[in-house]
Amino acid sequence: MKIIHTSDWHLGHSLYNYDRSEEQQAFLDQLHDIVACEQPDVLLVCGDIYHTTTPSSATQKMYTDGLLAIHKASPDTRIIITAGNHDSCAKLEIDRSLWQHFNVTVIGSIARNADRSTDWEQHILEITDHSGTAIGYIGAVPHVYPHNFPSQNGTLNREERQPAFFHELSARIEQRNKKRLPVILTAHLAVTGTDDTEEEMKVIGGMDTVTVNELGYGYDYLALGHIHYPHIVQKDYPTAAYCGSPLAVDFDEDYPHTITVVNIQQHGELPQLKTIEIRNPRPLTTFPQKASGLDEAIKALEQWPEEKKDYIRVNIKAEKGITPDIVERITRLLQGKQCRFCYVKIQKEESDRERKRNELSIEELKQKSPVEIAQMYYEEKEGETMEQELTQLMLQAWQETTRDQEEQENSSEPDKL
Ligand SMILES: [Mn+2]
Repeated sequence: MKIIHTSDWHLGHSLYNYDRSEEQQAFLDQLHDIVACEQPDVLLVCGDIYHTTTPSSATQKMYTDGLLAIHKASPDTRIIITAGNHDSCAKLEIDRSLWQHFNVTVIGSIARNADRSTDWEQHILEITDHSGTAIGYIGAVPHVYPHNFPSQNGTLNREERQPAFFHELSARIEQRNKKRLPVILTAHLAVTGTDDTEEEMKVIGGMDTVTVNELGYGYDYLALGHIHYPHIVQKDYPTAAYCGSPLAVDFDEDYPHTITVVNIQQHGELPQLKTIEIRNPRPLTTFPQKASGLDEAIKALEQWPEEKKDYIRVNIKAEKGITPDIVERITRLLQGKQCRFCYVKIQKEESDRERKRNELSIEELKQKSPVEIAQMYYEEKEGETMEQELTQLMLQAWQETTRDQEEQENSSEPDKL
């Protein structure tokens, strides 16, 4: 079974008020050509189709036209769209029944039967070839906040719900898969391997994560969305990987943006992965790459080729003589050129306090209370200790939110989706 794995399109995203539809269209065109050439059995889009829950009509039209064109380029390819945390799950599902006529399955949220039990049939997708013979299974799971997974009539606490869902999904696929066909699961969340690598720690930062073994079993490939940096979470069998976003969403996403072609010869065999880089007609460029003095940066910017269309973040060292009119000066300087100036990043020398904070490991940071972290942040920003009164207020706010959370957990309301 051959799959194309993509996620985090963020259609409708704009950068410093610049419209990015040209780039988003360029990506959809490239995806069209890749699908036309590869003719995969499945195209998986693992969440964050749109950047906001209220995409403009132009953005929605780009999505509809783009998806339809991809379908026409390879009508036998089953397209599976799952919602991410940026999408409105309800809106994504509005034209779900219409899309079914074009071999497109849209999954916005956990499907429920009339009695609120999970409608597993909607999440276990049997993939067939053009003659109708089954060739594999996809366990398709959209983004759901962990505590919003089914609580099974209140018998599962908040922490148990997500792993229980993936476990049962896996069990049901295993039961169904008598011919031992390839199995793929999807998810949109931050996942780490069983041992955290340095690379992983860098990309997940302070995100809430789960380890890969909480997300079911018995699959050959776990197709992940959410983290924009393409990377393999688990190399050995079964493989779990992020395909990454096709376009950078901000200047710090300074790495190749890709989609992944996955080939699974047989259930139980290591899948073969091939990544294809997406070309952005307007790259996000930090210039100069290494922070320089203001005069130096201005001189270099004057040489910027007129037809080069990059977004530019100007990168300078903090020094005396930087006045508030710097933005205006740069805007004037770049007038008439096709590049898009976004902002000036002023690199400060790292202070002792910052150095102290940066030396803390994630584990050490986890040991600190929210109020302690607020105090560290305040000290770093304001250069002085947080006042007693503000500390008290923070403490109070924190206690109130914790109490609210506990009350919510103890209430017997049905799961909100
Ligand atoms: Mn995303």
